[in-house]
Amino acid sequence: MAVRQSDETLSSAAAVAETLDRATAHLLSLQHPDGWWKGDLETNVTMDAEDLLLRQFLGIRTAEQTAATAAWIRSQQREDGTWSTFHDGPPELSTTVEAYVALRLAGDDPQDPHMRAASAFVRAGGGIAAARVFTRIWLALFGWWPWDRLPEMPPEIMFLPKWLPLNIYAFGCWARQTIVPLTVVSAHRPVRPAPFTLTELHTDPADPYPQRPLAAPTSWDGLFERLDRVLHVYRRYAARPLRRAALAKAGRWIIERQEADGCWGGIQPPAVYSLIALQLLGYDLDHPVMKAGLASFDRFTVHTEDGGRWMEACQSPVWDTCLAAIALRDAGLPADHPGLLAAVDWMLDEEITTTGDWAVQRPRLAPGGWAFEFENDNYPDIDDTAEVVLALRRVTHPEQPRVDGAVRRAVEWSLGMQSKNGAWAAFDVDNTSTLPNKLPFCDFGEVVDPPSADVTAHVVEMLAEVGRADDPRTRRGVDWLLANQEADGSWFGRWGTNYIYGTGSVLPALVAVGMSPAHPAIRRAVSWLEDRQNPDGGWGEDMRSYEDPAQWSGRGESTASQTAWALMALLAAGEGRSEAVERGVRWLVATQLPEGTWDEPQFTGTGFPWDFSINYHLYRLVFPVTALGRYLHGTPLGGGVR
Ligand code: R04
Repeated sequence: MAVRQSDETLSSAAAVAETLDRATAHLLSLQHPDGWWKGDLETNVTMDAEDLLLRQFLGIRTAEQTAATAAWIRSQQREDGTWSTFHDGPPELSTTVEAYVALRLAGDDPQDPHMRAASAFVRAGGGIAAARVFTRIWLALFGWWPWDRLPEMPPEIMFLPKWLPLNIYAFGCWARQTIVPLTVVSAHRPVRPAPFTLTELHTDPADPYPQRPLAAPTSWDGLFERLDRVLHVYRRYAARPLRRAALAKAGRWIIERQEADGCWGGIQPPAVYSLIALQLLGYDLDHPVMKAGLASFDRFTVHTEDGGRWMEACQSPVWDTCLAAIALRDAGLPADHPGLLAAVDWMLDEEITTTGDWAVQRPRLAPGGWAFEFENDNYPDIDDTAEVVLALRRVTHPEQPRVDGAVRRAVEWSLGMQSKNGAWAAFDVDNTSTLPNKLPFCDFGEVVDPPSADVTAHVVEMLAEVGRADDPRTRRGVDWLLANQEADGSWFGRWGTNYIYGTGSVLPALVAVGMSPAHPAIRRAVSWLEDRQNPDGGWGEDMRSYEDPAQWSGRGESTASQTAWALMALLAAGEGRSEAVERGVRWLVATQLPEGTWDEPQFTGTGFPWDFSINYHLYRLVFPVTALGRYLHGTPLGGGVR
């Protein structure tokens, strides 16, 4: 018996090493000659539908683009005729409306079976009237929905000082960058009539634009709905000079925030609405600002082998590169491997040395950090900054003083960006107002950026790595993490799905600051992970855990990235020899594809919990490389758990 067991252990150790070697080689093969990695960032077909609608609005839609986008949108339609926002997710009404309209633009016949199935689903769900505000704004641009039946977004908010509630800096940076151009659009109420009607998307054609009943006047919803009615009246009397000044101010604000590559904030929504707003403000399509903005979309376009075309909502080169560098060091690549040196050179060039919108809250803080994207200098984020520092510290670069300078600036900036509760958010300090979410306008996604456990954990891990484990600011972060552990022992994942991501982020951080793996908080998390391990040995968590945590927290089909996150947590907690870890590792070994990566159609990334989900195409590879590397060679700070 004993002999057989050790034989098995040996062969499985060899199999793990082979798996890791194949994965490492594959990851190295994906590095760009300039030193970075970037996996495709897949979201949902609203990106593609809105791309066509934008081009239709601006008058630049081509037959070729339309055919390629329509082919992609059709390929994403499910059996029941609907579209979802993530793999295997439930049908989603707004997404289905937008996809359907795009296909109509492409010439699909409303009587075709795939179109009939989609429109029937929309009608059954309440029709266009039940769609989110963003969707109805897109429809209003073409006369398919009345502007008057949309919440007002007055450009005069540009004049609210930063200490007043609902000023633009009370919104998360992504919402702020979306809302400012939309105030311009909403002030202009443009209609460029479309060549067809959408009567088939109304539940009651006799009352196509129903006004929703008002909530009780004593509720926040009711209060803001009444305020919205007042704003609708105000718009008729809006003092002309004031409104003109507000629009001019919004225009300047937008122009000042265009990035070097022509995009806005590195994300799709601000870019599409900024282009529409600027055109309404008088910028022609051949103006350099407009040309650069439109050109930036070409770089966000992915072409498929069968002639399809889809849009990335955002691009992740900095995030993918730091995670890949960490993974390759975990896998045992030497600290001066040429690929790692190239990655560090590229990351050093990406350092942001100018101030951005974060300085509104921290005017005296010196810049120093990284954004997620190629170009997003106005919005470095704390999460990328922490992970880039962890990556830089793991590589031995010939110009060490240069690296040290970047690390020092990043550490100081990160410490300066701590929120007053002791934790860290993604982009801003103390961006915790509850009012923006109550606006009738804000019925989709997150519109504020409060601190989260995943980002806080990454910062704490980074501060420990640079020798600041005992800094009182680090301790406050740790205290916040301990106070925000869920009752079941897990942590919520804001930017990855979900409790497995949160827990996989927090345990390595707690151990890095010197907490004993025997600490009750860590033990409770380990038990939670063991409890959620699937019978096949992997871990998985469905997006439904955001809607229905009681049912879905830590539960779902096993995926490579989520299995890796669970393993990273267990390995940090000193569980390297446990049965749970062995089974998880065996799952990764058994499911690896011949070329060295893993299949992962499931979405394990989060843009906004439930409302906006992301499939980061590199996650299926970088995280298993880190987990298997740490299994074989030990965790970076735990000093070899095996
Ligand atoms: C993984 C952690 C790094 N960092 C988060 C970055 C995520 C990048 O992906 C996106 C970010 C986005 N923001 N806002 C949107 C968005 C989309 C992304 C967004 C989406 C829809 C609408 C408005 C904004 F793919 Br409507 C910040 C912490």
